[in-house]
Amino acid sequence: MTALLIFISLILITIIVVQVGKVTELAGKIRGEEQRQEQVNQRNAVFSMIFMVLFLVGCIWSAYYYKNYMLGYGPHESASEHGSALDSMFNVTLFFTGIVFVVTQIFLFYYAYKYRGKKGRKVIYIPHNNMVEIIWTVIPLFVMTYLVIDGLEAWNKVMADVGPDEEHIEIEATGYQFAWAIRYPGLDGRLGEKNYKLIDPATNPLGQNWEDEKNIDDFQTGAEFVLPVNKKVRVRITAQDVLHNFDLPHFRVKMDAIPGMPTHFVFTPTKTTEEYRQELRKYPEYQVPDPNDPSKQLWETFEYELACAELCGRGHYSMRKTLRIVSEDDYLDWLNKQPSYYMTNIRFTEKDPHRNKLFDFEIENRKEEFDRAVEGVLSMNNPQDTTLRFRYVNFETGSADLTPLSNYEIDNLLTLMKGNPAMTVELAGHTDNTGDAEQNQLLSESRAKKVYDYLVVNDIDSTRLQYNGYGQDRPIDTNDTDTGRAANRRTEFRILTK
Ligand SMILES: [Cu+2]
Repeated sequence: MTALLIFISLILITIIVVQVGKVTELAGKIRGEEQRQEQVNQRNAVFSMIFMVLFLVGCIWSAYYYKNYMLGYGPHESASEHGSALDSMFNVTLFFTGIVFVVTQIFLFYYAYKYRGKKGRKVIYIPHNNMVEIIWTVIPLFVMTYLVIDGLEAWNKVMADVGPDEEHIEIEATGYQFAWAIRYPGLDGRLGEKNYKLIDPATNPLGQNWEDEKNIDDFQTGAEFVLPVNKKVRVRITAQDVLHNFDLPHFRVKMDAIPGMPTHFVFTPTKTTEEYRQELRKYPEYQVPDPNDPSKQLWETFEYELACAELCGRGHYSMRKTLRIVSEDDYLDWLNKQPSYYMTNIRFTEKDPHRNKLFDFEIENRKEEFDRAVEGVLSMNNPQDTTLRFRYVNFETGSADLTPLSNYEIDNLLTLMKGNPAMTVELAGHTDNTGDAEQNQLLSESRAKKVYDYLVVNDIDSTRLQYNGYGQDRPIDTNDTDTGRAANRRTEFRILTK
């Protein structure tokens, strides 16, 4: 409907303009061409002055009205250390170009008015004027030199990399169609190596090299990532398919993500998300209900956001992620809760090159777990049952061969017995009810003996040890399910004397 009305209005205006033209033409024929021309000139000159005033007032009013949308003013203050340098550069440039804009517009319209066509007025011919040339060359020269030098200085500051020993947090952003993968270095603070040849969308989306132990604690974030306030952050930026652009508008961070050509950006957040919300709270345009959650005001639901600033394809818009800036303590809390990608997805699978060994921290964790369990039993007065299960001692299927990682836990028992020279222990093997009962008894006995042999070889006197196979006679769970049977297949030790 609106479109139709606009269309009809345009047609009517065209008709009016054509008719006015025709009338003027006829009047001209009656009054004489020259006089008519002078009248037209006069009218146009006055109109152009009116237009100039309206136009300039409109420009200045709109600049004032929209001032809160400008970078560096009102709710759009930067939240990073370098951001204010960029904002002030934009504003200084706007200041100079603004002056030039207003002055040239005034001259443009005023001279069109002043030198309008008049009977008897002749054009002045000025071929050359040194003074004018000097003025309009020297002024822009100084202004441009200032802007360029100031800009260069800001550029060098903004693009500076971290120093060799400078404390910083390094994370990695990989753009792909259509999301950002944000990788953190984990507690060691160092990102692990990666290689595009190792990329496997299902098990290794970034191509991390699991041989490199720096990768063991690296993790990737979900829809939100977190950084501490007032800490220098270096972001490694890459892309896996097409051009993307890593854009954190509130921090004035913006850098292309180019496949095969790593880029980076260093910045220091200076305001936490909560602090930024409190700043927005002062502005009326943020004191309105959030359309997505009317129970809250707009400033309350504000989040810093990571976007892709390169039109990279159909799902471009969905590359949004939230960045939360928090205090350093909250950051460390969050960091400690993030599960490592390797430990949750790769550890002890086919893809794990370290599957036949334990890392130091795992050995330590398991030892602590073992010691706690032993401590629990020994600290009881007159314990009914001093039987403890080996949680990590396993055998190859149907045989009495220990799996490669079983020794670590037997070593824990070894250490315990060496520390308590009077301690005697019974080793017991158990199976599930699959297969022949007699065979099961033999198998469980030879498994218990395997552990016995290991301890004896490692200098535990055989008089302190017994071993027994109980076959399928002492199940601790049902034999009807897989998990139940797995629980029944076990090796235990019972502390006979402390
Ligand atoms: Cu993109």
